[in-house]
Amino acid sequence: MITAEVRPDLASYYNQDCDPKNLAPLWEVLHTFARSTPYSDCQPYIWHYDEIRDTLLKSADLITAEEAERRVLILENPGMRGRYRVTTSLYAGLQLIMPGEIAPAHRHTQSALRFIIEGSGAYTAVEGEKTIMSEGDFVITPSWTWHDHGNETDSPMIWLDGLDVPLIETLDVTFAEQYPNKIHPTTRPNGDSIARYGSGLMPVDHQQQNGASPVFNYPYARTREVLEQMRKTEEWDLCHGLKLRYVNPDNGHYAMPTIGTFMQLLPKAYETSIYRCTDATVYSVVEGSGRSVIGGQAFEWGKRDHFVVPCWAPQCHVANEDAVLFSFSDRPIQVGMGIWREDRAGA
Ligand code: GTQ
Repeated sequence: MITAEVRPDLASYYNQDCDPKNLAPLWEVLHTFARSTPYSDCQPYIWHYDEIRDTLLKSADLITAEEAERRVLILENPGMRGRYRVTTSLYAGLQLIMPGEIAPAHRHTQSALRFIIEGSGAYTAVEGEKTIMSEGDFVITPSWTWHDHGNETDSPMIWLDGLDVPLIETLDVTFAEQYPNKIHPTTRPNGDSIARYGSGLMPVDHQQQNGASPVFNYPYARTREVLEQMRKTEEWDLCHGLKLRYVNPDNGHYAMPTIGTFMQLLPKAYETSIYRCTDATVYSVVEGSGRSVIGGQAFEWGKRDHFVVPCWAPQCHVANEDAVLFSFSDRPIQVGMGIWREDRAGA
């Protein structure tokens, strides 16, 4: 590699000829972006729920949901501290909403998912439709849709937020708006979207909107039933156990254009074969417990824990008891760009 270190005569060319004209020599940096395999600052990591739950609840003594707008502790990848991201392209946080609280209505270009971790009965309202949330439900607030959250129950509610914040920041396309009132008016009955679009049917003249699913809430009870149904035929995938992806009934793609979501079942004692893929993935443990080896590091996990698998890091999982894992990643973008890869060499 030719650099100014081995060719001091180049230094004055860089400093005097190139730099004042905002020019930079490619040959000094080509190796940093033409790599033979991916490099990432993202590290494998786990947040054990029993170690962070009290810290999250403590925030309710210090700030209200309304003051905070969203009372969330961000899951910051230790390799990227201060950059509010869990992987290079995605944000994750745990949101707490106490009884009687409202997280006021707003909209933004970032797409968001909610995955319900603890509690039930609070709602997310999306474009005038409320959806009541229970543990294990997967709820979306697509780009530029008005949304507010409220807890009309008498216990705290905690969910995982997944957003494409870092990705949208890279593209510079950040717009956000506050709704003039705390709550967006309700214009459709609860359960409207899943009734219309979530049963293999849709209104005949329905027009696809923004690439996101017209279904806002994919309830856990239904998802779990599908896994149980698939278990009957015992078609276990060596790398994944039984794995589903959430689908947009409009186009067969993922529920949102930038974030792919998945749910998988690993039966007791199942040990997956070594696998890797290019979409760094955040896992949320819904049921059971187990152990994963990610990029050579071992992690023990249980219900409500969250862990990260970086891009191209080898992963394998073993379940101590029947385990159910929710996960999300930027796979739809990578697939759309034709750059997504997986390596099932271990299978
Ligand atoms: O609930 O709308 O974790 O706007 C970060 C930004 C949640 C939300 C987050 C948000 C939200």
